[in-house]
Amino acid sequence: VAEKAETDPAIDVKPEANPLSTDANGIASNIKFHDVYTPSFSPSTKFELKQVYVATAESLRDALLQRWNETYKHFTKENAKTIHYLSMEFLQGRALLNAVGNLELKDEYTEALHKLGHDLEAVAEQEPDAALGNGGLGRLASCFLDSLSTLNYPAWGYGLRYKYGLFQQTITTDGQKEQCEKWLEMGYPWEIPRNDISYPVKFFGKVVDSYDGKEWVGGETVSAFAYDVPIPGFRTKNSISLRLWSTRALPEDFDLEAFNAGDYSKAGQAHANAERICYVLYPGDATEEGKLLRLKQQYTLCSASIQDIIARFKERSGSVLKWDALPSKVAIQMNDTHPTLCVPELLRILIDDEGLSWDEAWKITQATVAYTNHTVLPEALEKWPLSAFQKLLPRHVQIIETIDEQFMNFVASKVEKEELEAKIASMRILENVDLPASIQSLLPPKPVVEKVKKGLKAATQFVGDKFKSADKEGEEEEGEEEEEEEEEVEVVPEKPASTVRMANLCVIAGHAVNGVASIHSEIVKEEVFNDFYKLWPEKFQNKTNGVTPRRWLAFCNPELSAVITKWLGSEEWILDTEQLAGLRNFADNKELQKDWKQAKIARKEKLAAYIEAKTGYTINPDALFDIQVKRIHEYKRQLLNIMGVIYRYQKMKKMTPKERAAKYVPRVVMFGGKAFATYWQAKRIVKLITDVAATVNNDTDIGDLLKVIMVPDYNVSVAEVLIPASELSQHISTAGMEASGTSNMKFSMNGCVLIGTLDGANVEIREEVGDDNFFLFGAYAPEIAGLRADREAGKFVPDPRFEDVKNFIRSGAFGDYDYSELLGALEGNTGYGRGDYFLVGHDFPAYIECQDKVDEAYRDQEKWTRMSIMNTAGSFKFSSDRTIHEYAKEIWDIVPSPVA
Ligand code: T68
Repeated sequence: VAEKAETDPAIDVKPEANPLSTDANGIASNIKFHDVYTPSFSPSTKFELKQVYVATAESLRDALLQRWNETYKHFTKENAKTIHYLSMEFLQGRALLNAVGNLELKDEYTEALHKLGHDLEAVAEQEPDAALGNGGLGRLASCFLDSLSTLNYPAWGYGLRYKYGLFQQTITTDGQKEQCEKWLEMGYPWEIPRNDISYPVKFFGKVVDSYDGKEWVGGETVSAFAYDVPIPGFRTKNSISLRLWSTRALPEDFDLEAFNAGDYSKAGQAHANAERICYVLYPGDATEEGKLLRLKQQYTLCSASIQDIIARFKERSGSVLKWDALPSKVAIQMNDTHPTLCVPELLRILIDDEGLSWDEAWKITQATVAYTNHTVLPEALEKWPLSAFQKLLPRHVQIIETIDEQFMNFVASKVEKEELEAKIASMRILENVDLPASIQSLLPPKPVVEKVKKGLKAATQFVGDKFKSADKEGEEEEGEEEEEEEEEVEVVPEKPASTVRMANLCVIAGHAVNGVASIHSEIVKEEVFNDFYKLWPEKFQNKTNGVTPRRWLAFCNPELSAVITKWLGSEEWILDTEQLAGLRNFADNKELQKDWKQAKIARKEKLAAYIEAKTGYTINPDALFDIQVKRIHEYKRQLLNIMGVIYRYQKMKKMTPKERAAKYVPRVVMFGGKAFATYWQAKRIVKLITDVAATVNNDTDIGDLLKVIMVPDYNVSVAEVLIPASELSQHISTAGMEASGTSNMKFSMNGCVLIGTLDGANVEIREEVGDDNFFLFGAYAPEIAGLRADREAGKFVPDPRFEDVKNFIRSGAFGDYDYSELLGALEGNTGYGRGDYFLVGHDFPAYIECQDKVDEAYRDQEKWTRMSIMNTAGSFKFSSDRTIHEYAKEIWDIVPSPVA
C-alpha cells in the first residue's frame, strides 16, 4: 500500500460520506466512500476505471436522491396535476455526463476524479448505454423526461426494465450480427429498487358474474416491482423519476414439493414465466407465443402503472376521495399504441374494483388519456388477434366490446344510414367480428343479394347470417332459367381472423390525438384517421417533436457550446433556445466563422479517432463528413444513399486524378443504425454498405476522395460522438413516410447542413433555417400515390444512371454476394417491397444532382460555415422544452411546480 501511495493519488483521499458536497475535495472523498462502503467489487488496492465509474455514479446518485426526495415531497404537498408518460421504450443512453451536466458539477467532478487519478470522460465511457428502445420513439420519450424535469412539471415516466435492451450489433464481412445486450451486467447504479412498491398483474383466467358485476377469476399472477431512475432537471432542484417495472413471481409460487421431488423445472415454472416477461425489448412476434409475450409486456406496463397512479391518487386524496376529480389530478399520455391497454385497465379498476358505473368510468378515462401517433406505416399500426387477447385478458375483451358497441352507436347517430356499415367497418375497434344485434338493427335493410356462383368468395366479412337469408330471398325472386345456369350453393363466407385495432381504440378513448410534425399531423387527419377526424375534428392536434438541447448540444458538443455562449454573451440559450436565433446576426462575421470552424474540426478529429478505433479505417478530418444514422429501413432509404455513393465511385473511376480532384471534394460517408434481426431486406442494405466500404476504402486510385464507413452498434452514446462532428446529414425518406425524425433536429442544432426530402420535421427545419441552408430534392408527399400508380401502369422510365448502378452491383464489383433480392425490390411494377415502393429509382437522379450541389457548396468554406451557423441559429424551435410546454398547455393541462 505504501508503495502504491506514491503512484496512486487515490490513496491520499480518505473515504468519507459527503452525499451533498459540491466541492471537489468533498466529492472525491464521497466517491472513495462509495468504493469502500457500498462496494460492487472485491476490495483491492486498485481503483480502476470500472470501480471508479460505479463509485462516481453512486456519489452522483446521492445528490440526485436528495433532489428526488424533495421533489416528491413537494409534489405530494402541492398535489398538482401530474403527467404520466407511458412508453414501452426509453432510450436513456448514458447517465453520468448528463447528471454532472444537469447538476452543473462538471468542473467539480473533473477535479475530484483528477485527485483520484482519473479522467471524467474516460470514467464516463465505462457506462453501458441503457438502450431500452429501438429508435426515435424511445429517444423522444427520454428527451421529454429531461424537459419535464427541467421545466419543473409534475411528471412520471413509466416503462419496463428489460433485462436485455436493444441488441448489440457487430459488423462483419457478412453484414450485421446481433448479440445480446447486457446493460445490467455491472449492476445499474442509477436505479433505486423500491422494494415496497409492487403490484399484482394478472393474466388468463375467466370472467364470472358476481352479485355486483363482473369478476375476473383464476389465471396466473405475477408481481411487478418498481425500479426508479432519477431524472435530474437542469438549473432546478426538481428531479423526477422514470419508474421501470420488473416482473417476478412471489416466493409462495415456488413449488417446493415439486422441487424436493426433483422436478426442478416444474418447481420454478411460475418464476420462469414471470421473469420472461421482462427479458428482452421487443421479442419477435412472428409466432403465437411471441405475440402473447409482447401483449403480456404491454399489459404489465399498463396494469402496474395504472395501479400505481391510482394508489397515489388515493393517497393524496386522503379522506375525500372523489373519482370524478381524477382527470384534474392525473394526465396519461400513451406513447404510440403500445400502452393502449391502460384504457381498458383503468376502466376495469374503476368499475370492477371501485364500483363506478360504466358512464362515470368512461367519462373519467376519456378525460385522462391521450394518444400520440408516431407512424403512418400500415404494418406498424398495431393489431392483436382477438383469440390471443381473449385468452390472456378476458375481462378486457368484454370492456373493449362495450366501448366498441357504444362507439358504433355513436357513429350511427352521426352518419347517414347508407354509409353506416362502411364507416363502422373502417372505424370500429374489433375487426372481422360480427356486429352486435343492436347495431345490426340500425343498418338499412340489405339489398337483395345476387346469386353467388360456386367457388366465389363473399366480398364482405360483416354479413354473417344476413348473407344467407338475403341469398334465399334472391332465390325466390329469380327465374328458373338462371337457376339452371348457376348452380346455387350455400355460401359460408370465409372469415378472416378477428383482431383488435389498438390505434382505433386509442383514438376513440383519448381526448387528444396528436401527430409529431406538422406534415405528419396533416396526414393523420386527412388519411390515416380521416373518418375519425370528421367525427371529432377538435381531438386532433400537432405537436412537432423536439430534442433536449442539454444532451444534444450543451453536453455532447462542449466546443461549439462555448462558441455559442461566447457570441451570445451567456449560457441562457441552454434553457431558452430561442436565443440561438441571435447567431443569425453574426453569421457573416469572420471571427465567429473562425471560432465555429475550429469547434467543428475539434469534433471531427475526435470522431476520426473513434472511427479508427472501432473500424480500423483511417479517415481524413479535413474531408466533408457526411452522415446518415437511423434504424435501417427501406423507407428511410439508406439504399438511395449507398447507390449514390456507388454512382460517385463509378464516375471517379472513369476520371483522371486531376479531373477527380477538380470535381469532387474529399468526403467520408458514414452510416450507422441497426436492422431488425429478421428484416432481411434491411440486413442486405447493411451488407451492401460494408461491401462497398471494403472496395472503395481500399482503392488507391480514390484515396481520401471517398471513404465509406459503417459505424458499428449505433446507439445514443455513439450518436453523441457522430452528430457534433457532422457537416452534412441525410434525411432522405420517401416523402410522407417519416413521421418526424428527431436526429435531423440534433444535426441541425450542431451546425450540420441537411440534405433531405420534404418529409417529417424536415419541412419545418427548412422553414426555420432557410431554403438556402438546406439541400432539398425528391418527390413531394402529395405526388407519391400518383407516382406509384404510374409505376403500376408501367409508365416509369428509369434513369440510365440508376440502371448503371444496379448493373455495377450485379457485376460483382463489390464481391460475390447475390444482391438480386435487394435489387429486385427496385424493379417490376407493383406491390409493397417490390415495384420500388419506396421510389428510390424515381428520386435517384434528383438526389445525385443535389449531391453535386453539396460538393460545390463545400468548396466555398466561408459559405458553408455560414450555412452551418444558420442551421444552429434556426434550430431553436426544435427544443423538446418547446414541445413539452405545448403538450402541457394544450393536452395535459398541467403547470410547473418548482421546488423552492
Ligand atoms: C419514430 N417511430 C418515427 N417507432 O419513425 C420517427 N414502432 O419519424 C419519429 O421522429 C419518432 O418516432 C418520434 O416521434 C419509432 O421510433 C418505433 O420505434 C416502433 C417501435 C415499436 C413498434 C413500432
